[in-house]
Amino acid sequence: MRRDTGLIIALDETDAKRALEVARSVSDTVDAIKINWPLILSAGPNIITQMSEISDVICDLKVADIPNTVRLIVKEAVSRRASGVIVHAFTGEDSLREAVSAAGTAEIYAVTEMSHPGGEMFTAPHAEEMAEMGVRCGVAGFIAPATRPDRIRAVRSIAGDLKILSPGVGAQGGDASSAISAGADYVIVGRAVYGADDPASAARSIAKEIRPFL
Ligand code: NUP
Repeated sequence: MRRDTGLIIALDETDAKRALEVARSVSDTVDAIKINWPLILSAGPNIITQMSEISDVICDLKVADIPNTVRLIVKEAVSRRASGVIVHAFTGEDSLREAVSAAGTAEIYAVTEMSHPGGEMFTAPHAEEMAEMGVRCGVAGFIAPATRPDRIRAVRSIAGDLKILSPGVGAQGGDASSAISAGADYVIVGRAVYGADDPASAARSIAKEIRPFL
């Protein structure tokens, strides 16, 4: 995944036509398009391939399963040209290793700590351990919360040169420049971009805001 702007759009639109329009309109400004279950379920899995013709695609499937099922899911996503897949780390080392192996040259990003308030209950207390495990398993990077920049710092101190992608900017209250300053390589932004009257202009304005901190 390139790092020109440090911005990844979370395209949680459920109308495929509109999602493709937004994707095309922001493609120059974002480094990747992240798609999640709402769009994949409404449009069907071939939306992964369609989006891959516009930009790098990260499938935010938050895979959380036994190793065999993890491998099957990751392979399905990668065969449809996902460049990256987001998986949960809490499932443990065997599942995470299987994800990395199934991904081949695609990238696995492991969730360390979720960005919403509930993320403080069970993920935050184990985020550092999950990051250490992710390093051992060879993941490409981590998902860490833009809503808690100090927690991005904690994950960065373990992640070394691995990538950190931070959701939670805008609608969830996080701030893009604070997340990048705390050590994120990319911010993931959904509603504040695709829900704007002019998504392309909203994306450009976030990219401009974070440029000095990249
Ligand atoms: O901890 C996480 N928080 C989070 O918001 C991990 C995620 N993958 N996400 C996803 O990022 C979430 O599912 C959504 O697709 C996107 C954030 O969207 P928004 O709050 O910017 O609209």
